[in-house]
Amino acid sequence: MVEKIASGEVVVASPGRNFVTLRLRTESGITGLGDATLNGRELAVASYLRDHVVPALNGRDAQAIEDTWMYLYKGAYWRGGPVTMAAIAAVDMALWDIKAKMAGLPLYQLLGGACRERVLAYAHTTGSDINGLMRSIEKAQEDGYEAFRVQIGIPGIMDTYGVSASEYYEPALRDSQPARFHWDAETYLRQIPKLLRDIRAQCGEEAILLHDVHHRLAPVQAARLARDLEEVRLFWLEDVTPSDDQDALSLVRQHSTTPLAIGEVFNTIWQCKALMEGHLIDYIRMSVTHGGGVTHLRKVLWLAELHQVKSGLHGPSDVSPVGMAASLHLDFAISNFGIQEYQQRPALIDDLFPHAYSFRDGYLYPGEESGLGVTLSDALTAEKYPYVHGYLPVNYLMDGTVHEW
Ligand code: GCO
Ligand code: MG
Repeated sequence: MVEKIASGEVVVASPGRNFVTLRLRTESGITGLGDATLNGRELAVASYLRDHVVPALNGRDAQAIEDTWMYLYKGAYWRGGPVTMAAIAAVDMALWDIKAKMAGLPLYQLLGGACRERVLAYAHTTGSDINGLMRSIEKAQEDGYEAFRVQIGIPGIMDTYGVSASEYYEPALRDSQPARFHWDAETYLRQIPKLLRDIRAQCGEEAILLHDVHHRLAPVQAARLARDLEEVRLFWLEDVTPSDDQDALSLVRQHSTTPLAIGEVFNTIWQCKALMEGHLIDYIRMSVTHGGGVTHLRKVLWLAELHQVKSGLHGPSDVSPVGMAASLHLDFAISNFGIQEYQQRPALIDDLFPHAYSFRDGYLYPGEESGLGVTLSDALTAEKYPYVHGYLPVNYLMDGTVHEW
C-alpha cells in the first residue's frame, strides 16, 4: 500500500540557539523528523521549505526516498548550495525516519546494519592558554572522551578561532550586525606548533588530538603548518586552507604526512570528488544536515571508501539532535568510519528533543528505537522559544581586510 505524504510543518525555535526542524506526516499519521538548521541563515532554509518544498510534496509516496531526492534536486533546476541542500536534507531525513518506523527498525538496519559496536566521538576543548586548555581537556576526560579537538588562544590575536567565551559554543551571535573577529596568519604560525607540542607532551602519546584551522591559511602557509606539526601526530588537521582552491592541497601533501580533514561546508559530492580521487584528504567532514541528507551523504561515503578516505562527520552544536541521530545511524552502518564530532548539549536541548542515541565513556550509540529515534517535545514551539536574529562573526585581517572565518 502506498503511504502518501499528507503534510509538512517547519518548526523554528531557539532554546538557547536556533534550530529549524521539519516534521512530515503521512496520510495514516506516521511522522518523520528532519534537521534543516543552517547557522546564521536559518530563516532562508525555513522559507525554502515552507514556501517551495513542502507544497510540492503533498500526495507523494513517502517511501520513494531516492525518487523524491532527485525530484527536489534535479527537479528544481537551480541546484546545490547550503540553503537548498539543508532543505533537501531535512526532507530526506524525515522520509528515512518514516520508512524505518514503518519497518519497525532503527535506521542503521535499513542502511545495511551495524558495522561496529560503538562510535568514537571527539570533544571540543578550548582555552585561552595552555592551562585553560588542559583544564578543558581534563573536563572532557572526566566525561569519558578519548579524543579532543584542541583550540588555543594565540598571544597577539585577540579572538582566535575556536576559543569560546561562552559555554554554548558558536550559536550565531545575537547582534543586529555580524561581530568583528581578527586574524594574523604569521602570528599564529609562529606560535601554534610549540603550543600544540606542549599540549601533546602534557596529554601523553596516546591521546587523540585534532586541530581546526577554519580555512584561514594560504597554500604555502598550510604546507608549512602541516610540516611543522608532524611531530605532534595529530589525528587530523582540519580546513587548513579554503577548500575552494582544491589543487592547493597537493602542495600541502608534498610537504607533510599530517592527515587532512575537509568538507564541513560542502553540500554535494561534486565538491569532494576531486579531493578523494586525488588522495588529497584523509577524512571527509560533511554533515547529514548540510550535505543533502542520508541519501546523498551515503553516496559521498561510498566514494570515500573507494579512495580510502574515512568519515569524520560534522557534529557541532549547530547540528540539531535530529541531524546528530542521522549521523550516528550512518556512522554505525558504513565500513569506512573514522570519528564523529560530538558536543554535549545543555540539558534543555536533550529534553526538548528526546532521543534514543546515547553517549557513554567517549563513545556514541544510535539506540534501538525504530526510525531515527528522536521526537520533538510539545514544549518546543516558536511561541515559547522564539527565533533569535543573529550572525556568525566576520573575520578581518589586522588592516581591516575581510578574511575567511
Ligand atoms: C567544527 C566547525 C564548526 C563551525 C560551525 C559554524 O569543526 O565543528 O568548524 O564549529 O564553525 O559549524 O556554524
Ligand atoms: Mg571545523
